[in-house]
Amino acid sequence: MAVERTLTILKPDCVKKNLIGEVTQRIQEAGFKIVAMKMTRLTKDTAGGFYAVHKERPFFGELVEFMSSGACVPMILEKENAIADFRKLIGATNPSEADAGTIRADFADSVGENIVHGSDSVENGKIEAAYFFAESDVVANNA
Ligand code: FUP
Repeated sequence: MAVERTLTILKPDCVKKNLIGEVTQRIQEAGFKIVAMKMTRLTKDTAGGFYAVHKERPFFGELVEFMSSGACVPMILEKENAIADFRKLIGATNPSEADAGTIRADFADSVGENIVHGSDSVENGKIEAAYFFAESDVVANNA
């Protein structure tokens, strides 16, 4: 299986609930290597740009409001089959539909505030990673 990269964001609800450590631990225990990581705060413009694909959707305004409501922690993760495996680890977008034991099932309150983002394809993962990180920010993590 090919080594892939996925872009995750520990969203503002994750940060506000003091879950950065717990969620990061689950990610690492599932075998993902963190190869880039930072804390930042999106503006309405940068949040809207990240989710531009959803701009005609009825929830777009709330999504932008939420994603710019506080600090978040984007990371680039590396693993074999990272895209699919990460989405399995986090569970369905709507936590009420997420499998038991997934990050969203265990920590998320609603479809809008669902703790964590995960790229849906290798190609989108590259685009999303470039939204937050320069290639020079990515380190070889051999831990
Ligand atoms: P995901 O790939 O699981 O992050 O889900 P989507 O790309 O479909 O949605 C991106 C974000 O839009 C979700 F994380 C939360 C928000 N959203 C809603 O608020 N309501 C919806 O019905 C669908 C998505």
